Amino acid sequence: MKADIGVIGLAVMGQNLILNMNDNGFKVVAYNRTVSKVDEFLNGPAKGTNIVGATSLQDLVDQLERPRKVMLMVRAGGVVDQFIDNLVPLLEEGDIIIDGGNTNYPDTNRRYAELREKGIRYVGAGVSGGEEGARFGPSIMPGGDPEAWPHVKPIFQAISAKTEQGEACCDWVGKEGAGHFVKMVHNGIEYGDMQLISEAYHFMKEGLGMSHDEMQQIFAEWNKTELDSYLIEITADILGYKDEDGAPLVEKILDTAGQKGTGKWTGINALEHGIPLTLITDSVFARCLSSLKDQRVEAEKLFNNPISSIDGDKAQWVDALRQALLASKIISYAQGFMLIREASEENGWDLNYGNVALMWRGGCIIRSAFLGNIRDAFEANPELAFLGLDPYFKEILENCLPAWRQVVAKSFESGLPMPCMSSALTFLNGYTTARLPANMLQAQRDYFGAHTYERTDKPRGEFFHTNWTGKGGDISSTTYDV
Ligand code: NBP
Repeated sequence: MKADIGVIGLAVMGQNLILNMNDNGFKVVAYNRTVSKVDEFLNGPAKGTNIVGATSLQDLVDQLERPRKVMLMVRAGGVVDQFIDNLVPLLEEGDIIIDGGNTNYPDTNRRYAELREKGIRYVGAGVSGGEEGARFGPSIMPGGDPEAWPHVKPIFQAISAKTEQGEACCDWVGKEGAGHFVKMVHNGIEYGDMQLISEAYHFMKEGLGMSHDEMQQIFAEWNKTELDSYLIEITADILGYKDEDGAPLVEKILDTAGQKGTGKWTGINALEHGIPLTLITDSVFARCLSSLKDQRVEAEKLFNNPISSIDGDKAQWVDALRQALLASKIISYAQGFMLIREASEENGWDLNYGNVALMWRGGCIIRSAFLGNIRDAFEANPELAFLGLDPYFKEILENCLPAWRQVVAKSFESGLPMPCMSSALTFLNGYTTARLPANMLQAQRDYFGAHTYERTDKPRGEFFHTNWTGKGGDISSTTYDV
């Protein structure tokens, strides 16, 4: 019997996905550049399963059912191109290559176009959930050639995570690099969620002087509210984890955050699309600032800018903080979906935003109860431009606003840096303000660069230039920009 799918790449993700496929009754051929790892896998974790190995790409291809499905779970970048180049001569028209790595979506756009010319159906699938997700049910976000989907769907939907209602956290996202684009935004949102939680922890620890046991209990409590999510759950676990000497391990971890680039890509993309994705971008900058450890240590000595403790009823502050966290999180997801919408419209991807929320509902790092409400919001109104205007989320935002303002104001007063909770509030303040001071900005642009402006007393689309000093000319600029 020929195999259903071939998987290339036997590191943590590849091995676990293969075992997951095997559990779900699919026959898988495994291959890896370092071929010795195939035998190690077959004699180790895959022992006693239906998984078979390949000693070369030709061997892999020969063992596959037509149309052949080959999934790459290798390091993103040039390695994917190399495997594609080596696979294409061995494949036939209609065969399918899937890249399940963390690929930057423009690469997927390019590979999709190149392979389409050659008759190969290409799928770029974002996979989230880490090792455990890959093994027992990840969130999978496939995009690319729609003709590939009916062939890939039974495997992907079987191995993916399921909601409580049994829905697969995997559906077709859209053509070209849409799957990898959505995975990129997922990772950006993950950056934002993690930073927001870290800010809440900082407020409790440095501002309110709470112990780790107290904080652990609070996060565990929050996990029973609308904040119910994987990241809140693991935060409670982390706060309770003691090192060998009995002290909380988290305090022994150096405060410099690493990053692999997907948050940065999301921020860059938002700038390119002109979408105010402020919270995620601030969360990337927060990691950048954290990495300036030596400079921060010096600056703390030189500046008289200590964090002062926060007085008042601790329980009240904790509840205000919960509300600030929830409201900020809504803003982050709202901004993320604004970016997804813009990319969908610009690329003609025709994305289903409710389905995107469903794919993130389980299996992935940002999985949460809250994503079920986001799905409902987009199902009720697929044209929803800003999630915060959905009745359910609008009510939460309005209810949380006073406490959220208090928390952010207190953070400024006490010197606690809370870049994401404050930028989320600033965003909402701006988004809900009909008249912003951009009139002044336009006046300045016209003053120094003759960039012209529109007038409130004239129809949109008519542009005016004023000779502000009497010395400039009446010629307006079309190209000059600063
Ligand atoms: P890695 O990203 O560590 O990649 C390991 C695989 O890439 C091995 O099969 C390795 O072969 C192969 N490889 C490398 Br590295 N350089 C190669 C080269 N020059 N030529 C051929 N093969 C090469 O594995 P991973 O952590 O399992 O991740 C796989 C993909 O899934 C990545 O794109 C990753 O970003 C993504 N992802 C990872 C996670 C996670 O939690 N780890 C989560 C979600 C997505 P070798 O054995 O011969 O060196």
